Amino acid sequence: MTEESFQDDRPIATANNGAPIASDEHSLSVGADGAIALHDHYLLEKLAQFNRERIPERIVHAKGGGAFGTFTVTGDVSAYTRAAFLQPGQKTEMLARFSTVAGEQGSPDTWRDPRGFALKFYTSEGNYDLVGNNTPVFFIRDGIKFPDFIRSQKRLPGSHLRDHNMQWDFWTLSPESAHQVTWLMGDRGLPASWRHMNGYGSHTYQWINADGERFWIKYHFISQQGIDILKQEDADRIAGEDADFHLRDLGAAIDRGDYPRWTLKVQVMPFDDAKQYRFNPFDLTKVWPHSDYPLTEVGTMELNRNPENYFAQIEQATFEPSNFVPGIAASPDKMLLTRIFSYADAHRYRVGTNYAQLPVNAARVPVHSSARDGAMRYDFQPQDVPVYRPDSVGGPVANPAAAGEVSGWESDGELVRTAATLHAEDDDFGQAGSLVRDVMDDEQRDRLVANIVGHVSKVTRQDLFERIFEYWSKVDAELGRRVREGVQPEAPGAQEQPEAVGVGVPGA
Ligand code: HDE
Repeated sequence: MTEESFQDDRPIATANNGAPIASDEHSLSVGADGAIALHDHYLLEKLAQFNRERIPERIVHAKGGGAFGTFTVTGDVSAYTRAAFLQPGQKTEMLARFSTVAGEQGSPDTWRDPRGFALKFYTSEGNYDLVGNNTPVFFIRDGIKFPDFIRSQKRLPGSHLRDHNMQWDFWTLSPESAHQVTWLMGDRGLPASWRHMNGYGSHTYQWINADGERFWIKYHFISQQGIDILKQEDADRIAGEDADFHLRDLGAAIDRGDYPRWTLKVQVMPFDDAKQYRFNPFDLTKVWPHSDYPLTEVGTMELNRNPENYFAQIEQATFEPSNFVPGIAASPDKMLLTRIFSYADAHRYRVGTNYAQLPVNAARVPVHSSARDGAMRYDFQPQDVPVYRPDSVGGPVANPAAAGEVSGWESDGELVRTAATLHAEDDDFGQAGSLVRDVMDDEQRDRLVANIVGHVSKVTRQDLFERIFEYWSKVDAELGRRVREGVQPEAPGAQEQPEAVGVGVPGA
């Protein structure tokens, strides 16, 4: 069929400048068989644009998907926060993006990994981003180790292959990773879908109420679909059949009107409890047992609208822990403080300096920031708004009361490079052991053992095995024995029963 036969009432194809084009099938050439004319600018435009269709993928969380939705407040937490979108009865438009961590953009959704759980709330006081995971803890406590940690999970510099030796070398030399690795090797490392997993803010955040009183809080997004997991063998099979298994599931659920929902609950710690609490409440490798600080209902998150364009609305979506709104603020969690730098820096590099102007990232309220110009700027202040501050011609002014910046905390002392203060029950393995002994059931423990043994069986460095067995024995003696038995059944000690396990911390 020739192009001519399409000449009906269809829209006329154009070049980027809007001018009609003559053909999308034939380059301009000297005679039918001659050289192609350099001035065939439409041909050049198509090829040059094609070469520039990709932007750098996220250095972590590259593979993901998401949807738009609504957050509806169903509880009353006004005693703890003045944040407008968290007041009783409030409804706020939002965006969520779920992701794996280590895999590149085309990698399978069903690889064992934590899942990103990134949320953007388009509130009446500006955009609030909560960038969490599907696990309440993390591998490390200090962000200076983050590039090293991620590189140990990705690819060898020479072969470009992923390598279990690197992973276990890093983990066993970083004992603070034990709690998160236990979560990772357990059922939560393989959610059946993004709809069947919880989300956590992970960090401790600060809420400030209308009277300026401060509280420490932790976010829990509890799936109303329930928790469902994949067994390793099923995840491996699906990885080969459909790399986009979770992406497809979310889009199809929303298309059929089966809107996934999560209930947001928070744990609230009075500001002054932090100093004496039995765990360092700002240590990202720890949870606050619910028996210490129970959950309070806040609201419901519902995802009910698929993106119209993946690149424009998901690939270019930017989430940053620094996007606070009045009534919500940081805490002395070193990991959170480090992330507050890193994400906007990543966005300026990956998407461009004016990324916050893109519709998916733009605030839904007037923006009177001091930002000017920069590549691709198309939104600008009226001419009568001065480009400097302070000014005497009616330009925007800072407003501490509106900003609600009473979100500090006391700290003093010499500049040091050291671990955070240990509290009475702080250690690297206690809560991991409690997760295994007090939270998991027998079947979950059996799967944990099988998953660890399967993962460790790809380790080839003999010197690592003892460190790995010791790592798991510190989590739980019986678990350590079963891992040793699974990996090296003939090894001495693999068959012996360990002495009674230590008293763990009541489960999270
Ligand atoms: Fe991230 N993280 N992260 N991370 N992270 C990024 O920002 C970083 C951490 C998380 O769907 C990057 O835009 C540092 C914890 C999610 O777009 C980057 C540290 C948690 C996403 C970055 C951490 C997360 C990211 C890469 C240690 C859970 C995807 C691309 C201090 C509480 C968000 C980007 C999306 C993305 C930095 C650790 C979750 C490089 C420095 C802890 C869900 O900026």
